[in-house]
Amino acid sequence: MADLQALADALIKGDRNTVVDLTKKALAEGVGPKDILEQGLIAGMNVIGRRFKANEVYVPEVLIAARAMHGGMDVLKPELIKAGVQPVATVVLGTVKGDLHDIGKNLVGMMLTGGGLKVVDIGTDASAQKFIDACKEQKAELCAMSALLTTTMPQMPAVIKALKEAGVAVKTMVGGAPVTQGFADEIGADGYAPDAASAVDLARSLLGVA
Ligand code: B1M
Repeated sequence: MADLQALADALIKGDRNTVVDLTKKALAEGVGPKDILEQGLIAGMNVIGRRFKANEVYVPEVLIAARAMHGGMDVLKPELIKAGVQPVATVVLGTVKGDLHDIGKNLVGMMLTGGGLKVVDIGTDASAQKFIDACKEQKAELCAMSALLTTTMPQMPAVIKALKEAGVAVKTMVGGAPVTQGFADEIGADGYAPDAASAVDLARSLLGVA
């Protein structure tokens, strides 16, 4: 009998092989891919998110859990497509122009994926035009920007302005070590998150996803 709690527990431990095996086993036993995703993989990632926020686990544990999540997702993806399960929304994520830091962005991306969102990662050193093109092409609902340098933070308002001028109607969120709620308010971003776990809560609330 498929045990989705065991699947969530294996993900929390970062045990990729067990996650892959239990995902295959649940599918073989006829459990729906959406249930496996929500009650197994996302449930486990939510626990990691809460523990990360509470400083009970750190970056390495999150990366290992995310690797396990990817293992399960690779098995599930074709089944989710067959079942017509769509990600709840699409997020374009990148580190702004002039900035090459990507560890925090990647963590945010993994957590957003774990939160059931489709993440289109446009990488680092991303210009305003690159954000605009990706948001248009992907029909994104949310544009998420990371910056780690005080010198690249001004790129964030530049992207927000360029999106508006290009008529791209997306919500915007910002984050990264030097970024604050005050800065986000000042530049007219729709939201700011201090860490990857909060980024999932923020993204889901901006998108109106329960
Ligand atoms: Co650089 N660097 N770095 N660096 N680097 C910092 C950021 C710095 C604080 C170091 C220091 O001086 N103490 C400093 C910035 C000073 C400032 O502007 N205030 C700095 C500098 C100056 C530089 C260079 C200019 C150095 C030089 O060449 N003279 C240069 C710039 C290159 C460039 O980008 N153009 C540079 C280069 C590099 C490396 C390439 C060597 C490397 C990056 C490797 C990589 O990313 N692939 C690097 C690193 C590793 C760091 C430190 C040591 C670590 C950053 C990191 O990955 N943290 C950093 C010092 C430090 O923070 N201790 C430093 C871990 C990561 C998980 O945290 O990215 O903050 P963080 O992400 C968090 C949150 O911020 C948040 O969630 C994440 C997880 O909880 N978050 C978001 C991030 N993005 C978000 C987006 C969201 C929401 C939340 O919504 C969209």
